[in-house]
Amino acid sequence: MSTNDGEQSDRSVTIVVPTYREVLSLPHLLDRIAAVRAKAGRPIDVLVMDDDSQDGSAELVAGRGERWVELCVRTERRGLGAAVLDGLRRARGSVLVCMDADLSHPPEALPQLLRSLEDGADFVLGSRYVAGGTTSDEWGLLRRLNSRVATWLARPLTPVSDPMSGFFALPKRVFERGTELSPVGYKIALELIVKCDCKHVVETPIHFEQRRYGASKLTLEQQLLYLHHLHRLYVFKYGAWRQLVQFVFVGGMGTAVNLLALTALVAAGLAVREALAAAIFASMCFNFVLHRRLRPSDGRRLAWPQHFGVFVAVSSVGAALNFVVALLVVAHLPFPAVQLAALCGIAAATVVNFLASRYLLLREAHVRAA
Ligand SMILES: Nc1nc2c(ncn2[C@@H]2O[C@H](COP(=O)(O)OP(=O)(O)OP(=O)(O)O)[C@@H](O)[C@H]2O)c(=O)[nH]1
Ligand SMILES: [Mg+2]
Repeated sequence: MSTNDGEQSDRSVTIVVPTYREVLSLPHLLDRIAAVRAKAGRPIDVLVMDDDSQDGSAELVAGRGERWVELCVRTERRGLGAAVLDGLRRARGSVLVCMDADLSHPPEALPQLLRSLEDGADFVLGSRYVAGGTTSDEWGLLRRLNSRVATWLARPLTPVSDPMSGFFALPKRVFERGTELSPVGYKIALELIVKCDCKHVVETPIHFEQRRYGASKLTLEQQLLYLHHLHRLYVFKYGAWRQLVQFVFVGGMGTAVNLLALTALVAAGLAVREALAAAIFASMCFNFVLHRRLRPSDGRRLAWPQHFGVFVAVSSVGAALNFVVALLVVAHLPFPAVQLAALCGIAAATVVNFLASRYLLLREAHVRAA
């Protein structure tokens, strides 16, 4: 079959395509790859990693009878990240490419990605956010914001402008440098850039197309997993600074939730005092979820309501201080933005929590509850 079809030269390319229920997109994708392949002047094969879609994808690929396309049906450890890593490990090409099946990534950009690798890059991303890159206008404001925030959170890990992209290429020898590759996140490009220690990352502009067929598999659960993934990558990259990294990471997330909730509540007409309290409570709830995810061993012997009670009790001193300081700023400074007051409260609580975490008995809990 495809991936070892004939002699694989040094220039051979394997395109890994993770798919789940994409039977309507697959024929278009394979037609477009076939056209690129015909002009490429090098062996290209495709490895479709299908998580047992049972939607006719397997029959479709078999029916087309293209020897350069292999479909691998996965029934265990399903999920996008696991499917991509599995595909990259199986691929026989000396250049590995990953692209979505839903036609969001243009196969026509492939030659440019390959050229960048030949020019010496150790990782190439098809990017929406470099000059010349575009996304279809159908993305709603929320999704755009979501993508931007996710990118911004990854900034300390890599300076590239679109680390969320699922369209990338790298030499197999670079992939093989990766230690502890983990499928926890579905942002595999980010995982590889960090863990394969890619120094020379190049971004090629692409037009990112809205999916035309089938349904999205992007869920809220996956977005929460992204936070977990980010945390693991931060610890991997800045392991020696682990405690500080964790403190800043959890604190930063809590601050973002606090400010978003506050802005929404004030805009909805809630009085400042109530909005400040509710926003603090919202960030406390969010930090609790994060805490349970990041440190599953800590409270797992407790049912979550009891664990939540303990968490709130431990965090309450910081929360109360946060509230009082924010109210004082609102009352005594002339017309401050309420978000500025909230930030002052958060800063005061952070200092106290950090000192408590260093010098008091509640050490561990405070660090993570920041
Ligand atoms: N093998 C496998 N592929 C998946 C899984 N989830 C998604 N995919 C594929 O991964 C690619 C990206 O998934 P999408 O659902 O398009 O996610 P997205 O691109 O973030 O969101 P939309 O394009 O808006 O739908 C597509 O080719 C999907 O078919 C999965 O659990 N297993
Ligand atoms: Mg998609």
